[in-house]
Amino acid sequence: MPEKRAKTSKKKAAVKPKVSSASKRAAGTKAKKAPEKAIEFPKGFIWGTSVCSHQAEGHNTHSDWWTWEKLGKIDDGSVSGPAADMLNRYPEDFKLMEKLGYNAFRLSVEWARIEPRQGEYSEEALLHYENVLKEMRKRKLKVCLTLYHWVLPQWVSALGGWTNPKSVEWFGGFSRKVVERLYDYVDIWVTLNEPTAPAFAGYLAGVFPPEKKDLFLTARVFRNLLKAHVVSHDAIRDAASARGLERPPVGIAMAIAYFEPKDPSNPFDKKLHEFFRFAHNEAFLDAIHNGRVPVPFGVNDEIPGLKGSHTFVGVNYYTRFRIDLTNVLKGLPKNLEDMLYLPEGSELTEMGYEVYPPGFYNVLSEMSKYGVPMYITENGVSDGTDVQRPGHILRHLKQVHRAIGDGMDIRGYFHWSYVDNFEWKHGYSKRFGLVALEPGTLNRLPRKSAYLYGEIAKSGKISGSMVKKYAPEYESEIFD
Ligand code: GCO
Repeated sequence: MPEKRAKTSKKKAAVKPKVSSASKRAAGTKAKKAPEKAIEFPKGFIWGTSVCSHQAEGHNTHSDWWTWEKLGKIDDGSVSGPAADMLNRYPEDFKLMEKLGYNAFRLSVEWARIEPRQGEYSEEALLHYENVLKEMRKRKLKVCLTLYHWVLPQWVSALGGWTNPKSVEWFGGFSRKVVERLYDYVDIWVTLNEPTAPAFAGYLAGVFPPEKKDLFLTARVFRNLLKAHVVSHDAIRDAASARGLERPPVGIAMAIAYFEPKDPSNPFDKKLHEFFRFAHNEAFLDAIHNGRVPVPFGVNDEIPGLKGSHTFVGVNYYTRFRIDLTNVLKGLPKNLEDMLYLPEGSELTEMGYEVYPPGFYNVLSEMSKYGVPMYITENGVSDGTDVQRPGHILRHLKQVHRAIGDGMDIRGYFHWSYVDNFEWKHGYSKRFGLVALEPGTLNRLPRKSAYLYGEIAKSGKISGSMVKKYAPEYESEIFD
């Protein structure tokens, strides 16, 4: 002990002379340094990262995406293949997360792995996920588990996927099996990830499997996904009550963009943006809030058990969308992105998304209307060079902090993504990871953002020195 004390005082003595007289003058006293600028997050705030297992585990061989990828549907010609090999490397990954200072992780279970053939549950797959979650516990990582993240077993898609009314019952069976087995290891449940994506991209724009362009089917899928949410929610609630417990945190992770009209003085633009905002951000959550399916996805009809079937809203925020009417009139675009107004000079990511941190605050404020707590279930940037990411993290967390300061109930933040992974239609050309993969070996190479995020997670704050070290150009924006 005395030795230690001596060391500390030596260190202090060594540091003292380094305080410049200019900074002493700035501090207004002789020896005291000015307190460092910092924005602090609430105690107990969750600092996690996020993946979807199909994108990161690899070899999800009984899934509809696996089949579809092999048809050459991915822009860069790739297939998910081994992905980031989290299937085998998860112990190493959780060790790294612990070392970096993260305290949570969001992942999904793969239905195709667990129920590769109808009614046949794979003990090997269930045991795998049990081991994964146990390993997370060992590394003191809170578990946020998603039950459905866009990928279906091949047998489900062969029977019509979410257009088949029976899909709800099948998903219910799968959910009960997973919940029974894993309930005790999970802290936060996400029933569905961005359910509007498979509905709109798969059945309206036709860019995801099964590549349909049919408004009627889109509405049917939308309704069946609402029902699928209910059955999985009920499985979780029942598991809690069987243990004499309250319902745990359970909700949906929704893609929430900030929508603005291109020209606020143009009534058409205004109406258009309101419609898109409703369909993209609100329709699904409104349904859960009211228990009724809104027009045009239903006729305001009630779904039993839907009302209030969540305890939080999961917000996935990436960008602002300003819909440009002239682009819409050019013909049915493939993606929402093709309809956007992005004037010269807009700050963009590799995905072509506009970087717009204030939109994050705005959507959190919009989502507050549901009156339940929020988790940020995704937020991040594709940036293989890691030039943009440090500033992106700081600027977006600044907006989360602002929202908390204004009284919004936000419990945690999961950065997308922990590691580079299979980015759906874009294959491996987009790199969202805090951690990069060494080509060929798949070894983990933390980018500098991984350390920045770790410093924030460990200390629960963004300090002046972190900003100086990682993205000094944003100092005034962070500490305005
Ligand atoms: C999404 C998906 C993720 C994506 C991420 C980056 O919610 O869109 O959950 O799987 O990979 O959003 O585009």
